[in-house]
Amino acid sequence: MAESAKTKPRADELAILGELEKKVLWLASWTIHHANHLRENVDGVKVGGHQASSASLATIMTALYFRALRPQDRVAVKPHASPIYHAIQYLLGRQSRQKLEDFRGYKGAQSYPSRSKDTDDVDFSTGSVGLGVAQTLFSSLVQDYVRAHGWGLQRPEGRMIALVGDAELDEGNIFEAILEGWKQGLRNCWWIIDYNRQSLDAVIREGLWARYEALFKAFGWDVVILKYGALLQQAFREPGGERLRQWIDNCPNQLYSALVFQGGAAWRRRLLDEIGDQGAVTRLIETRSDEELARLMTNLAGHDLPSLLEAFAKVDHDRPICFICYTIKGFALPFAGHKDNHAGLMTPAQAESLRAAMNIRPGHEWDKFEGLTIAPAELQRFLDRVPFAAGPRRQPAARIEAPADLPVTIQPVMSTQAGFGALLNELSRAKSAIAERVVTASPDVTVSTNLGAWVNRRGLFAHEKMADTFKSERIPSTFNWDFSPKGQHIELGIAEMNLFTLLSALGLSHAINGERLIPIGTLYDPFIQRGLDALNYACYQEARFILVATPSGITLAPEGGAHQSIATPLIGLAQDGLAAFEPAFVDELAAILAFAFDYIQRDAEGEASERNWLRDETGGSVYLRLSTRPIEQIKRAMTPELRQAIVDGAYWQRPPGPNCQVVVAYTGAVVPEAIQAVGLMAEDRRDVGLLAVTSADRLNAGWTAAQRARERGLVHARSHIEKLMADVPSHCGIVTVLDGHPATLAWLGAVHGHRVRPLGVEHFGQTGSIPDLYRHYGIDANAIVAAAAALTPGRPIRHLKALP
Ligand SMILES: Cc1ncc(C[n+]2csc(CCOP(=O)(O)OP(=O)(O)O)c2C)c(N)n1
Ligand SMILES: [Mg+2]
Repeated sequence: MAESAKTKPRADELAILGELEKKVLWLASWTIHHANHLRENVDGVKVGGHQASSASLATIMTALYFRALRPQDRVAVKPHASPIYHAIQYLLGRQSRQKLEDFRGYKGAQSYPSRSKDTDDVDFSTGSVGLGVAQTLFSSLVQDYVRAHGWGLQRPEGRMIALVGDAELDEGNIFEAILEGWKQGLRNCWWIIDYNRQSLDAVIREGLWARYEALFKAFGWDVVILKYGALLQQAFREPGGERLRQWIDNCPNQLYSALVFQGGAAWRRRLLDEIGDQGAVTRLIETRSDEELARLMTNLAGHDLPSLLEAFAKVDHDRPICFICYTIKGFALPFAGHKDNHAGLMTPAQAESLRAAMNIRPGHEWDKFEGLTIAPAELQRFLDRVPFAAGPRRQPAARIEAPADLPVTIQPVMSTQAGFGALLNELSRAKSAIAERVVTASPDVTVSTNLGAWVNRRGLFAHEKMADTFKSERIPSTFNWDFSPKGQHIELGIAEMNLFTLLSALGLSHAINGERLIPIGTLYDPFIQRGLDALNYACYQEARFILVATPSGITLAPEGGAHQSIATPLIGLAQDGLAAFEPAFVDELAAILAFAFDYIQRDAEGEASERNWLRDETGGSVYLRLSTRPIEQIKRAMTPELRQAIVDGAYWQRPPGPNCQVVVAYTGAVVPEAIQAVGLMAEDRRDVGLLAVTSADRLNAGWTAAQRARERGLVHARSHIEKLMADVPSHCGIVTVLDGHPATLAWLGAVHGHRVRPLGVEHFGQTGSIPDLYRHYGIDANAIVAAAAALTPGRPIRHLKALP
């Protein structure tokens, strides 16, 4: 069947596709109309954006899904074409009528195609424009990575395809991706631009296509411009046709759109006015009725099935291709071409006339073959043999066994970042399945995030072997920068958006390629914010990866200002699908990393565990916030209990006694200050407790879930933090401290109603030494003592110095 897509469609096949195109447009339009006007509980919020945008892509998507796509291809659909996607899946028997009826409603088909929320096998979640587009590029790269390592060769290579809005191309992340794709030897990637020359607000600039063409060509892409449909091409061959072509070619986008909206009579007036006295072309215009003239003048290639089918079928190579398809926003709908049509919805009267045009009887709106002229059995036969729909889209992939324990030699004084480097160094020597499947990536901070030793041993990935010239020239260098198809590190340019999009693609390899990878991406913690939306979408589409962000906070003291991250612990706390950890010691990091190798592979549906009330079986991605600050390590044996507590998010370094007056709860690199403060207070406050918080995120999630469970009647539900804090006397005060925003831990007081003084960083840092800055921002030992003194009554604490 896949072969047949290479050939020109037969007339009967073309006729069927024409019928399906109409049907897809109708179903999508009716879905939107139903959601906005007809469904019960329509709450008065009518949100458009879908109707006109969907119509723009109806033909292209018909050509793709019903003929050009093969089972191994994967598609990112422009967000507002979601109704078209769902309509197509409905016709293919992969989407329910109920979900269409509930479009945008509770548990209905999603407004924007969603891998995780929709049930009809969306390949990539889109919605935030630009991200899905770049994701296809990186998915091609990941497919190449997998195959170069000798995996998944039994499956044919897929194409990664994006349906791109023309205004979507304003998003910078797309261009960052194009540049990276060029560096990495991109293949098997198609971007199909829906060139309707309209954005949300307006008609776009003239001549953008020429900029796109030059740009894509500059980065090694083929560019295929699909401008005129068969009718227009035919007319151009008639006497006077060349004149007509010149007129259209020169017609400004605004005028063209306005005439599309106004229809046949307006076309006639305008054309006759401007070129009507020029002989043959007048005849060409006058032999057509208004309706025929409108059909001719709007016959752009993006709405012309034969042109699209031929263009797609003709591709016989794996070079990346940008198709620029001329389309009309709102094609075949009453507001076609109108510059304000983005939120355009059909009025009930307009919906009725569309119904009439489509021959749909009232009450039969959802019938698959209603109003079509070809026999239902024949249409069904065709649908049953559509190549795209052959087989499941999501591949099964075995889990890679993760070791319970990761070997590492812990130096007496060591930073978590150095610990990470040492752990990966050990891993690089291992012959384990996990070590084979780990793929690291970094946006030009490979060495400075301590991946150097790993890369030295495992090499960099590239299609072709490329030796490190410094090595062959015998120039001493710490790092061996050899590229090969077997390399396990993907070196990216600096663009952080690309790192997250790549992690998203690597993290879906199990589902897309049927081959599981263990992706680890490293970057400086503050630059998470640079790629945050891509990170958000990676999590949203359930990609699985480990993000190692280092260095972090004002602990990066001399770097100063905005190089020091403040808000990232809150991102870790709030980001769905991402378990955030900030260990202080290297043995903690080793336990967390071992857990992460397993956690990112889990995908069981299920309830939260009764032990910690975390949905651990569901799994997710992992974020490790690390530091370059060397910390004196604790010599201790890693017991199963301690390991579990570290992973659950906290443990008592020094348990509070029965008369405890103060608890210091710390996270991360400020541990020396927390320990010192506890020491300073020991003489003047009784039974001071020291709580090590390795994951505020998981503590918080478990706490919330346990409370909800109790509200549902599970009275014995207790989260990890509730159990830890159960014996802290109620008069006790808690001082929390971390090198990050204080709100991260401030909620600890709400667990059992203790008073809290949260310490942390709220303002942009500045350059200085760690002691300078910790003192300045109030997270040093003295500030902790001062906070404890103010919070808890008792005699003055002797070692307290005046605060600056
Ligand atoms: C990152 C982001 N910014 C803004 C939006 C809101 N938005 C949705 S569609 C759109 C423009 C659509 O233009 P185009 O991509 O040309 O698609 P068309 O409407 O022509 O179908 C905008 C600004 C968004 N979805 N994502
Ligand atoms: Mg557009």
